[in-house]
Amino acid sequence: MERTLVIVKPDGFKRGLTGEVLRRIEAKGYTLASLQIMTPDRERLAQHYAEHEGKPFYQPLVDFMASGPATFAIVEGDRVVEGFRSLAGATDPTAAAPGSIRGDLGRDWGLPVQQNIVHGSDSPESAEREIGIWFPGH
Ligand code: RTP
Ligand code: MG
Repeated sequence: MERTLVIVKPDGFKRGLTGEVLRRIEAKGYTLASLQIMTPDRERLAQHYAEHEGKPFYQPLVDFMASGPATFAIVEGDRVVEGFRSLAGATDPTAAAPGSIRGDLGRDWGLPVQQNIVHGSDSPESAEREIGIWFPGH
């Protein structure tokens, strides 16, 4: 069964949107396989976001992600990587389609694009790599 890593980022967690995000995942028919709430450490964030190292948004992104608790989920289902990215919507909440998590719930009053509520792995290979970082042994 395909898996993906979903993170309800610190902005979504602080706004109390974890339940709403998990509700949408379950309503779509995917399965929650593992859940944990924690403030992500910088060492693992550096591994997680290695592909973005050197980009102008890298440091603000890591700082934001390390700023408070987030919810980490392993989600399972057929084509769940593609399916969750569709549920999440475009990276920029202002541009994300209504009906998507970022399109419906993303704020656009001057917040940096880092604060876009959720993360979803971008390929099955990325998902397995990211699950290895945050859920060792899973
Ligand atoms: P994610 O990885 O969080 O699911 O989002 P994504 O694939 O849509 O976006 P990606 O390109 O992988 O970027 C990862 C996260 O970095 C922040 N970002 N900021 N121009 C910017 O300031 C910028 N671009 C990306 C966002 O938090 C994005 O989700
Ligand atoms: Mg990405």
